[in-house]
Parts: sequence; C-alpha cells; structure tokens
Amino acid sequence: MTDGTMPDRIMLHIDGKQLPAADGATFPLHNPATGEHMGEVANAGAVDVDAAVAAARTAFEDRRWSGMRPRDRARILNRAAGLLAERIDEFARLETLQIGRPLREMRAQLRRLPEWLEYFGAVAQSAEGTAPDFGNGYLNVVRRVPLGVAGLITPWNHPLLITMKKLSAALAAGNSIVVKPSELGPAVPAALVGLLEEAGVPPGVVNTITGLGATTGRFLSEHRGLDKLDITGGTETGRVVAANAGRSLIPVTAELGGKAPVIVFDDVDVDEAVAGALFAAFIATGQTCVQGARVLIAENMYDAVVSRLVERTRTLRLGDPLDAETQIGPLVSSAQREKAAAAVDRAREQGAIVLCGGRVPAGAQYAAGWFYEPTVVADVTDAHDLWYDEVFGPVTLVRPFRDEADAIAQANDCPFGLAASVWTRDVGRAVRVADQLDIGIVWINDHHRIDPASPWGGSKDSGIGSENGWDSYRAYTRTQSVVINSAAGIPDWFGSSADLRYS
Ligand code: TXE
Repeated sequence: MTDGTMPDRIMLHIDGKQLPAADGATFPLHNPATGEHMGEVANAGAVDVDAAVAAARTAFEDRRWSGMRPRDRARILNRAAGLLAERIDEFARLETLQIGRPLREMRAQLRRLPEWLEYFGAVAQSAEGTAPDFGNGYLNVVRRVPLGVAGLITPWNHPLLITMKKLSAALAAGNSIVVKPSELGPAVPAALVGLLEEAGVPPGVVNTITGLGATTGRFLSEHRGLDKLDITGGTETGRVVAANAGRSLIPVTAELGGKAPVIVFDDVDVDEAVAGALFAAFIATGQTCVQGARVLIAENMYDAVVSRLVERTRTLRLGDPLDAETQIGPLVSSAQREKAAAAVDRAREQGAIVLCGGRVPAGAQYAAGWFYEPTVVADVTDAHDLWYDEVFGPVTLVRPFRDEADAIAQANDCPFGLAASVWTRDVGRAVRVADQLDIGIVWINDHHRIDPASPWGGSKDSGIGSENGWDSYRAYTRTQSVVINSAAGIPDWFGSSADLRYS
C-alpha cells in the first residue's frame, strides 16, 4: 500500500510477508531530480532468492493458484485492475519520485495498466486446447498447462508497465512468480504485490526480491528452481540471462535494446512530421527501448523538417517532474546521464554536428539532478558510433534519404530490430516499407503506441519472443498431450496376436 509518498524502507515480499534481507543489507534510493536520499531498499542475497523461489514453488505445487479455474483467476485479476484504477495517482507519483519521469507521462501510462490484467484474464478464460486427429481408436487432447515458477527481471524506465506486461500474462496462465525489479525503480513493483494479494491472489504466488543486478539478478537468473525467465533490460544483460536460461534448459523471453528509425516521407506535413519525431525521440527523456533515435527524412524536405525540429526541441520545458507543466525530466541516474553525454561527445569527435542540446542545462534548478538537454545531431555517418549504438537518453540524430529503397536500407542497417515508425499518406508505400523492415513493431503515422493485445518484441539484438497478446500468454504455458486409447480391449503387444495398430 502507498499514499504516493516514498516509503522509508522498501522490503522483500516473500510468501505474503514483508521482510528485510536475511543479512539486513540495504541500498539507497535517490530522487533523480533532486539527488535527495529517499529511503533504503532491501538488498536480497542468495538466501532470500532461494526463499522466494521456494515459496513460489510451494504455491505452484499445492495448486492454490495454478489449480484455480481460469474464470476464477480472471475474476481476481479484474478485481486487481479495479484496485489499481483507484490508485493510479498514488502509483504515478511514486514512479515520478523514483525515476524522474514527468508526472503527466506517468499518469497517462499508468491509467492504461488495468487493461493488462483485464485482457489476460479474458485470454485465460477463452484459451482452448486442441484435439489433433491421432487416428482410429485414439482421442488426443492437447492441453495448455502453466510452466511453473517464472523469474521476471524488470528495468527502471517503465517500472510498472513492464512488470505488468510480464506478470499479467504469467499469472493469468496459472504460474507462480518471482519479480526482481530494477534497483533504480523498485517502489511500485513492490507495492503492486500487496495490491494483488488484496485482490485475492494467494500469498506465495507473487514474490518480489529487490536488489542489485550483479547479485540479486544474477542469483535469480542462475537459479535452477525456475521454469521460465523473462527479462527487459540492456542487450548485454539479456545475453547473460538468456545464457543462464539455456543452461537450465528453460524458455526465455528477452526484450532488449533498440534504435528505432522514424522514417519521414515527403508527402507529410512538416509540422506533423516534427510533432511525431519529437514524441518519438523525447518521451521519457528518450529512455525507452523504442525511442525514435534515428530520424530519417526525405532529402527534399530535410532542411525544413530539421530546422523546425531543432526550433521545437529548444522550446521543450525541462524541470521538476512533479510539475504538471514539465515536459522533460532528468535522466534516471548519473551513469545514464554520463552515457548520453559520452555518446554525444564521441559523435562530435567523429565529425557529427550537434544542432541543439548536447550539454547539461545551466541553472540552479538543474544542479542537483541528472538533467541533460534534448539533443539533435546531424551529419552522422555509418562510420560513427552514434549511428549504431543505443544511447537511451534524450539524443536523436537526423539524416536524409534519397528514395524508398534508401530509407529501407538505412533503417535496416542496425544491430537492433525492435521498432520503427513510417510517416506517409501513401498507403501502398506504408505497406511496402513495413514489409521490408526487419523490425518487430512498425507504426504508421504514429509512434510508441501499445496495447495488451498487440505483440511487442523485436528481431536481432532486440531480443527473443514478445510481450503482449496471445503469443506471450502461450509462452507462459507448455503443451501436455493426453492420448486416450478408446479401443474396447487393451492391446497385448507381446501376446500371441499382436495388434496391427502398432505396426
Ligand atoms: O539495465 P540492465 P541498466 C539498456 C539501456 C541502458 C542500459 C543499461 O541502453 O543504458 O540497458 O541500463 C538486472 N543478471 N536498457 O543498467 O543492467 C537489473 O538489476 C540478472 C534497455 O539499468 O540491463 C535490472 O533489474 N539480472 C531497456 C534489469 O536487469 C541483471 C531497459 C535491467 O538492467 C544482471 C533498461 C545480471 N547479470 C535498460 N545485470 C529496455 N529494453 O527498455 C543487471 N540485471
């Protein structure tokens, strides 16, 4: 439970109980806008991870949740959706305090989240098995059964949204869960467990272990008591977690980095294209895996779009993320700001031109937080690091393209393949371009849009599998094939008259 103020202590939640780490270890949580120390977070060690996995295993095996009818699970998930809807403002405030994203963004995002619980509750109720034709004398029933215990490792950039995407599919399918939220955004995922239990999810079914990636995250992903790993994070972390899943021979879903192109054709209005590019590039201070990080513009309108984009980028309002007028908050941490600043400095060194931003803003109000000006970089070539590397901050680049084929080639020239947006009024062109992009999510005349029913995942270094939709529900189940002999007598293979059905 929360009233929107940050608790002094964020605890582990294991088997329905709020607990400190067994060895009492904690780590501090700082407000990224002010640098203020907000509280201490329990730092789970190996013993705590074992306890959380064991609680989830017991809950799974005694069938307190997995054995419930999908309809009854859905009823509880719907109740949780109702409770969450009542607490959006408190949760949004907590998200803003811990990660520095403007409150108006957090409110808009969190208002949608009850839909994930409702959607996956409905999926669970309508999921059906199959009955393949096995041949005469047999009935084959293929059921979908939950996997068991799922380990969810979540990041800081959308702490509740990403936890919710994974958790609602996993829970609806009947699994038990251990969540390891990011050390930079643990408060809301931790508060969510209490809300789920209040709605009727039995204790032990959802457990939260807060802690650092290199210790708690590693212990969880190496744990042999899991049946599935699901991570959103950086690509290198994803490789480590996927390798651990491989060692345990369990399935993994990984939603990792991105470098989304925003492809602007010359049949769109300059102001609309610029509004789209700003939205793509600077929501969440650019800290999203689908950030519009490469704005590719038809060469005959390049100058017009770039000058308007720079003009509008300069007017974005940086400031206190709790202020309703603020459009750009701080970055989440000093490390994240250093990463953005280093990427821009390197681009400068390599010959790119910084058109606006590219520095820490001046002013006393920014001194204590991790602010960085929204930045637009031009003249980036494919010999520059900025062309390929994910910055994960308020930095985008602009580059012209000659024609449709050149736009597609530039968009695909990327180690990542998570998302893209295509801006054009020509339907045929939109379809042709989408078809040739090796990219998991393609928006036409929009960006960032998400729905619980719509798959979310990428190709190449952007990960494996997808969140949302039926596929993600199925990825939290496995098949069990039940083959029923319907013959009148039991066959006797080694008897005097072997049954020909076996030959
Ligand atoms: O992510 P990490 P960080 C990218 C983005 C960002 C970079 C680093 O480019 O700059 O990653 O951010 C846990 N075993 N994205 O350091 O470390 C960690 O505790 C198991 C993209 O915050 O990948 C956290 O819970 N777990 C992205 C989660 O992994 C480990 C979102 C993600 O943290 C672990 C965030 C380990 N060895 C960052 N090491 C997106 N796709 O949206 C860390 N973790």
